[in-house]
Formats: sequence, C-alpha cells, structure tokens
Amino acid sequence: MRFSVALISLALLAASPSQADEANVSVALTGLDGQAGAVTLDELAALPRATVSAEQHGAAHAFEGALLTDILARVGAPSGKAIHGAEMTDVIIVEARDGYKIALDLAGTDATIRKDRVILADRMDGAPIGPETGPFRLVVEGDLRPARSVRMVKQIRLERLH
Ligand SMILES: Nc1nc2c(c(=O)[nH]1)N[C@H]1C(S)=C(S)[C@@H](COP(=O)(O)O)O[C@H]1N2
Ligand SMILES: [Mo]
Repeated sequence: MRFSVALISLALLAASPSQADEANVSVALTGLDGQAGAVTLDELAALPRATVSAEQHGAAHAFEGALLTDILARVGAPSGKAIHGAEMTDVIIVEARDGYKIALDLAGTDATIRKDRVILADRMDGAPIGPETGPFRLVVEGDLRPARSVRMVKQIRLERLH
C-alpha cells in the first residue's frame, strides 16, 4: 500500500513540470548566418528590464520584459551604428506556437533609430503572462492595434532581404 502511494507520488512528480523546468522554458533564436541560440525565462529575467504600456481590449496594460535588441545580441544581430547599408533590409520574424507570425524591420527596433521600444515580455501587470498567451509575448510600443503583439512566442529569427 505504502509502496503504491510512493509510486503514484513519483508519477505525479514526473508529470507536473517543476519550477526549474518552468524557468528553462525558452524562445529559440536564429542569427543572420544561421547561428542558433535561445533565451530562457531565467535569462530574460536577468537582462536589463523594460516596461512598455500597451492597449489590449481597450485597457492599458504594463508589459515587462527585455529589449529585443538585447536578446538578438545573443545571436550576433547588428545594432546601433552597425545598422546601415545591407543591414537596412534585415528583418526579424517572430513566430508563435499556433503558427502566427509577423515581421519587423531590424532598424525599426533599434533605440538609435526609433524611440518606440520592442520587447519580449514575460510579465503583464506585475504577474507572469501564463501558458495560454505566454509565457513570452512580443510588445511593440506605439502600435495602435496589437496585431504584432505575438502571443506564445516560440521562435525569433533574422533574415536579410536581397
Ligand atoms: N500567437 C498569436 N498571437 C497573436 C494573434 C494570433 O492569432 N496568434 N493575433 C494577433 C492579433 S491580430 C491581435 S489584434 C492581438 C490580440 O491580442 P489579445 O487577444 O490579447 O487582445 O494578438 C495578436 N497576437
Ligand atoms: Mo487583430
């Protein structure tokens, strides 16, 4: 009897993701030359944090996360003065678990070019975003309709247009 209780407890432990697993949930990153990387919830929390206000269903919400610029630096993305010439056709493709995807111009996400920030958020109004719409959500500051606010972000990749 005691043995079967122990077995059931073990099975339950194996089935429910631990806190460590949650923190290891990640977004896959791909650089211009195919460099592969990732950012986990833990790593996102350790990057410089930014809070962006965005409207959702007519109400303003505070989204908190890290700048896309700081995240894409992990796969060697150009930023600041390095964005000129050929880099002006670099695009960022953000894809979600449900297959929804959007594109952004890299230049338009850089703080030296535009003041509106683009963040990968992991918190909304002070709480984790949660698995149904998160745990990662893209937020583009200044957007009037949140069509580019990708929920459940799975992958972010860079491509140079020719
Ligand atoms: N993964 C995913 N993200 C998405 C969408 C989607 O279909 N799938 N729709 C977009 C569109 S068109 C809008 S208007 C907003 C709506 O966000 P809300 O449901 O939080 O208001 O989510 C955007 N993000
Ligand atoms: Mo929409």
